[in-house]
Amino acid sequence: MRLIGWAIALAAAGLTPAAAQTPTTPAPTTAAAAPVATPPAGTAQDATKPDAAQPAIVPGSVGHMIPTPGIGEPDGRKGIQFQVTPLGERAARFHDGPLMIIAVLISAFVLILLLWTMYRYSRSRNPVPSRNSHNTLIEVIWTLVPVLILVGIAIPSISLLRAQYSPPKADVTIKVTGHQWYWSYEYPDNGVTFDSYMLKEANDPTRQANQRARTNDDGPPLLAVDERIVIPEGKVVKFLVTADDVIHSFAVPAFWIKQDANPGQVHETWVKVDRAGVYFGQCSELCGARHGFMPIGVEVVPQAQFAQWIASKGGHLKGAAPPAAAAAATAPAATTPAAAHPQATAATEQPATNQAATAQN
Ligand SMILES: [Cu+2]
Repeated sequence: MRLIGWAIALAAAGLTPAAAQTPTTPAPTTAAAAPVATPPAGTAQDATKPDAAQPAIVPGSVGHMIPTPGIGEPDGRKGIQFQVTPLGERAARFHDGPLMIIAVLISAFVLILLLWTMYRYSRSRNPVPSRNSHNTLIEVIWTLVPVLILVGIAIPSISLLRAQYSPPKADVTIKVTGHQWYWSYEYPDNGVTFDSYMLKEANDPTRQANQRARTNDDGPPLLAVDERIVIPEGKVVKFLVTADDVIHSFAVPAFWIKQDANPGQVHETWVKVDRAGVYFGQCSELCGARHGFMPIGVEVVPQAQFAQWIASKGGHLKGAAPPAAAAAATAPAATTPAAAHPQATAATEQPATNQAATAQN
């Protein structure tokens, strides 16, 4: 029995991202063959372009805001992350207050009752046991009290769930698609689409020569991404969540959202973030070998900077004419800079299925 327990524990450890990050077997052969050159700092992660052609990244600019330590990322403390949405604050208050108090009181009550029974009714102190089998009063009490406690918890819980599933009218809509193993984001009202990959460490042997390495300005290891979602502060943002291969889960702890991404289905979740900043999340569904390497980065900025970011991606504000159409009226040769995507990276680096990835690793 104990052996089985250990076997399960070891198998579970083998599945966790923490275990997966130890570099047991490095390197697709392509990366191993060519010496890994560190690209110039600040190059973007687009495999289709040489480093020199990529715009330099300015730390602190829109899309590259520097995260605040301890906000929107784990910092070693126990408990729930600092919440930045009204629903998150409400849920965290409910968890840390009434729920925690009730759980501690029940645990203490059961423990004391157990210890007292073991002491008072041991064979030496109570040689002749009671032969009672029923006591109507106590049976009614131990049925009614738990029911009342559960109803007391259910009323605020259901009200919270109802609020989570009653989204206000959205100011910005973002379609989120999970892939093995990266995310792609589309702003259908703004004409913006991009893929988002985890930034690898400078010494990671699987990092391709033209992929920029993570710096501390990007965020913590395993959470920093090359392209963040940028959303305006104080606005209702609707996420339409789906997947194109297996089940993923779109989760950002500081927003109190976790939504399964199922192939062939579109699920909806929403946030309203009143505090500008950078917030990180992760895929929270075991989706394959590189499940632990598809983080989510969200940057919340003032409305003016959001408009600036949308324009820098070749998009337009909701309801405005697309820049391509506007430009076509004056200069027919206009091109949109946001057209290129690092799909080539995905094709060469990411195996198509779980099985292939497991074999490769
Ligand atoms: Cu996933």
